[in-house]
Amino acid sequence: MRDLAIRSSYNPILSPVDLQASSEDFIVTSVLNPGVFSFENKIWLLVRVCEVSAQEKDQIAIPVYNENGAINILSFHHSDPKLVVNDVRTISYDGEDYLTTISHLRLFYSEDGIHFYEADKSRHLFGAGKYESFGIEDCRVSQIEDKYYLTYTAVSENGVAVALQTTKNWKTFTKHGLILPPHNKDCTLFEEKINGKFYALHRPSSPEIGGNYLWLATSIDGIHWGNHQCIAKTRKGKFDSSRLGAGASPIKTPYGWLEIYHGADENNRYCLGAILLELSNPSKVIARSQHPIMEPLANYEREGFFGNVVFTNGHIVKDDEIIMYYGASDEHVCQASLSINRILKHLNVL
Ligand code: MAN
Repeated sequence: MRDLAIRSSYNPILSPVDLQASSEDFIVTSVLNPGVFSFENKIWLLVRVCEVSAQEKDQIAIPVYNENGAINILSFHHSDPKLVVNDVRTISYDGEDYLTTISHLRLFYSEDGIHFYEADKSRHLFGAGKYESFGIEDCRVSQIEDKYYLTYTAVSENGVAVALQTTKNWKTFTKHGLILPPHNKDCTLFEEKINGKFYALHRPSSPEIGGNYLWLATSIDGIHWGNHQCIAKTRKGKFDSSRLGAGASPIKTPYGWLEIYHGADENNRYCLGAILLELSNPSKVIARSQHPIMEPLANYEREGFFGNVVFTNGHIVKDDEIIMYYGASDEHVCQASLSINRILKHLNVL
């Protein structure tokens, strides 16, 4: 493979066939984009599980939660002129947008980082309330002191937004609601305070003027965010020409905060790049990848539910090694190893 990632020979490490659907009426289509953390001497993944309801002939069935938390199935006929199928992930009907799948989050744990076992069903996290009726996705897990911050995408007819839950024991969770309103996603916290403040990366979208850029924000309490600054934009002709968004929490190196981010081009090809931010003032960009550090090259990254995608929002760092978990083709969870020094060399910092 001609990128900086050393893929595990066990890939994919989790696939839809490894999971049971959350109810008899559902089929698991994808397991992807895990948040990653260490807890009680184990490696944990908080994976996104996408499900569809059984499809009738010539119909497209869309599962959504109603206000009581039960699933409603919306059904549209394929020949209905009001139906527009955008791609395998989204449709619109009569001007309203929907997701084709509904996602929840599940915990898996491992001793060796390769073989994962599913935690008890009672610990699944499902969307709840009017801002999560289309499901919850792509959770970043950031540990600050003894608290874990779960920042994830909350999707509903009101838009795509960032919600926060916190926990110390992974059994009880405090919900903080939406911390960034629509349209926003890809939010991750720095795992230590800088000059007494919490910092986060996030990705608002401004469709008319502006675009899908990487932003930085600060907070006094980790819940209320302000001082928003745009720190990196899309670049014409490069792998991140259409959108970019943060991955997991930035990694502290002597040279700056190293962030592995995803960038997509006009063909929806998702690669990973790196950006280095100044330690005491992360709004200053020191260096940024000219070429991807990882591209969809393996078969399982090129073909699947939504092919040509490598997408990460979780890793464990051990000395120079980043043990990265990532979604491949929006269908499987995979693992790869990256060297911090090699990434810094690629950024011309070393
Ligand atoms: C968006 C999100 C991700 C997904 C990519 C690629 O960024 O929905 O969850 O992995 O698109 O489809």
